[in-house]
Amino acid sequence: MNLKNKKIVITYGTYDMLHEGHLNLLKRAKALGNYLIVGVTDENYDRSRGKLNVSQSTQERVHAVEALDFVDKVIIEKHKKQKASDMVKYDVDIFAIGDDWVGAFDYLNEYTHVEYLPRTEGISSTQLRQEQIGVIKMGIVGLGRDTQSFVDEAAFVSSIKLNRIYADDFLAIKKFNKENPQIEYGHDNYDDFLDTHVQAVYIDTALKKHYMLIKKALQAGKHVLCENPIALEKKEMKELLSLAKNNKVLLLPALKTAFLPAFKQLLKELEKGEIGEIKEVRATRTSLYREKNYPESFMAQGATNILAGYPTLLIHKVLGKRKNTTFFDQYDNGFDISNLIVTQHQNNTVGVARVATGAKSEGDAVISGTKGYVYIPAPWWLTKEFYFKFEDAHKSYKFKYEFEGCGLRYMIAEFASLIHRGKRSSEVLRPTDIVAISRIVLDYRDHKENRDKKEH
Ligand code: C2G
Repeated sequence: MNLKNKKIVITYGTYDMLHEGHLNLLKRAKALGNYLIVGVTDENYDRSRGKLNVSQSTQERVHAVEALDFVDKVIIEKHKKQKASDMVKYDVDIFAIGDDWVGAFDYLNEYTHVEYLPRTEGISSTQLRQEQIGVIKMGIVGLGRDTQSFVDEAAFVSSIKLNRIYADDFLAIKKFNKENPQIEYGHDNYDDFLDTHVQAVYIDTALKKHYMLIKKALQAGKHVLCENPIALEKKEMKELLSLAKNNKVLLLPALKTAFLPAFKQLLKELEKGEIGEIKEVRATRTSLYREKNYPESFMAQGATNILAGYPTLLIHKVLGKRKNTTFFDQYDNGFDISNLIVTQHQNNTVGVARVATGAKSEGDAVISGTKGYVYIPAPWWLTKEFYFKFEDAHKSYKFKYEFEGCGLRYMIAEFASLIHRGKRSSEVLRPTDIVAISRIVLDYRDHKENRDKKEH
């Protein structure tokens, strides 16, 4: 189509559950010219700008906007800087956007004319989502190291209501409730807790309690998000996964890294093959819990149990199925304080996961390929930026995705969105991924038991 004699208007938005407010805005925008381009934000960009609660996929939202007869072209907006280049690319005459954004896009005046249009009062996607798909009632199980952050971060996910807690120490619950008045109900009896209207639970307790707590919750038909690992024995792990499947509920390990916008983007970028054939993935995570005043009983759960899930997630997502595993562990007081886990995967690729609670190291990650490598600076598991690097240093480039808060909200939002969409597994952490990631811990347990047997 020849756009030469057209007056081109462009506007952007998420357009979740396309409503009257959006339609009014789009019509007002079109009236400013005679050719309307609409940029629909993609999921990853929305998450990186803090929009967590979008209920429709990019494709669904694009289809809804495309179906409007007065919209001439639909494009996808993938990152913050795209607007400026779109102005040039499409030779845009007017950039239009709702007046909730007044001032935010003045910088585009350098490229085109910027127009802020009146918003429609009294209607929003948030309100529609809450009316149409409802709010998930969620409860917390246990008072663990991430419970407070979980409560703080859940406040940003409008599709869940977190107002109930179970823990075995009633005094601790009372104290927690004083500091978090929104958690209105506290139980020290798990059966009573599960007997309420709670639809989903977040479990953060001593690792050895996970299996029983998850099992009961799944049997009661609740969706479960549980700190990793979800079980410490192979048969328990299998049982929980099939229980979730049979009861048609969601069971997800709380590996927050998997849901961060930058981590998801990293996996997408790797698929393009810029660093050639991937040969090795190396990832480290160490934490000196003693210095952070964690009780000795926490450390005694072992560095591998506490930390191995994170490096294993990266290694598994990039290299796939594991063939051989070797553990180089170090002991103190009867538990592992460090472990260097070397794994061999398909095509002889190698994974090196390093975890420690009794030694400190740089928590970075490197993915090495035949043509270059990706470097993720510490703390790589709170992925914000990563670098593609090559023999010719001039060719290097960088990706940066900010995330809000401590990163937990992306995982909570994904958990809620999966429940709303009736999904019983996540694309990011499929049941096969969960098994592969958890098995490292379970294999290490076997390895230790065999060694102990030989020594005695
Ligand atoms: N809008 C409106 N009235 C409403 C709700 C939304 O006029 N009641 C307008 C917004 O001002 C915006 C457009 O509809 O111009 C799309 O709104 P959202 O889907 O909420 O998208 P938004 O986050 O505003 O996208 O690059 C993305 C844009 O910068 C902003």
